[in-house]
Amino acid sequence: MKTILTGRTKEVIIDTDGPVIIIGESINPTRRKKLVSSLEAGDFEYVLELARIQINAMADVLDVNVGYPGVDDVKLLPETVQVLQDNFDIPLCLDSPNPKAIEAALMVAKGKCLINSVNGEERSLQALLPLAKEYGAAIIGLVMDDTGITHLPEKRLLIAEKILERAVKMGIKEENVVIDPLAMAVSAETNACLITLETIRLVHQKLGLNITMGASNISFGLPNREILNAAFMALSILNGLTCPIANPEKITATIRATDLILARDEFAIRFVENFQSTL
Ligand code: THG
Repeated sequence: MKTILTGRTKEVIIDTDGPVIIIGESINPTRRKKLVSSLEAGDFEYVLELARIQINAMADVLDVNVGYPGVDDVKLLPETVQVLQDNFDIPLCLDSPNPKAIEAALMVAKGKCLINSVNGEERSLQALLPLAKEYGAAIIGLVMDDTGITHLPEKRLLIAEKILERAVKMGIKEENVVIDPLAMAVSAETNACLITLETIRLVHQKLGLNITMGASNISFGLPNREILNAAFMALSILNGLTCPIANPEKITATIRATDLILARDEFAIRFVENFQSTL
C-alpha cells in the first residue's frame, strides 16, 4: 500500500514495504512555550529553525501543531503552513483537534497534506472526511470513538475498519487512510506498549494500511526516554509501523538501523548516508 504526500513539488511515498518515513514531531507547543510566544508575536524564525533542524535530521514530513490554550489556531495554523511552504518543499501533516483550523490550513496548503486526525466518533468522521475528500488529502484515523479508548487490540482494529469503511464510502481512496493504533505512556499502564504492538500487527495484517503513531508518547514520565523510544520503535516497525511521528534528531539512527536489519536498505545506503550526515 502506497500513500503519497506532496509538498510544493516534492513527493514522499509512504510504502508498507518500507523504508520507514519519519514525520517530525517538534513543531508542537508541548514543552515548547517559545513556539507559542514567537508565533503569537508574528515571529516565524523559531518555527523555521525547528523545521530546518528536523529536515537536516532526515525528517520526510513535518507535523505542524500550533494548538495551545488561548491560541487562535484557525488563524495561526494556516499562517504557519504558509511560512513553512515558502521556505521548504517538505510535505506537511496538519495536527489539530479543530476541524476549522484544519480546513483553513488545507485552503492555503500547496500539494497533498496528511490530516492529523479523525477518529471513530460520528462527529469527527462527519467533520473531517468531507475535508479530506474535497482537498484530496490523506488522513490519520485514531482508533478511539465515543466510548473512549479500549485496551483490547481487536476492538481497536474494529474502529480502524470502521474509519476505513466510512472513508471509502466518502470516496476517499483506501491508500489515503493511515491508521494510528494509539501509543500511550507505559509508566501509567504496564500493558500500554503491548496493546499498541498487537494493534499494529492486526491493522497491518488484516487491513494492509500504512500506520503512524506519536511514538515518543510511550516514555512520558520515565528517565532514559531515548532508549525506551528506540526499543519500542524497532519492535513497532517489525510489526508494521510505517510512518511514526517522532523526533528525528533522536530516532533517525534507530529507524535506519531497523530498516537495514529488515532488508529494506540495499547496500546499507540509507544507514551509511545518515551516519555520514552526523559526522
Ligand atoms: N498521534 C497522532 N498525532 C500526535 C500524537 C499521536 N500528535 C501530537 C503527539 N501525539 C506527537 N507529537 C509529540 C510532540 C512532542 C513530544 C511528543 C509527541 C515530546 N516532546 C518533548 C517532551 O515533551 O519532553 C520535547 C523535547 C524533545 O524534543 O525530546 O515528547 O499520538 N496522530
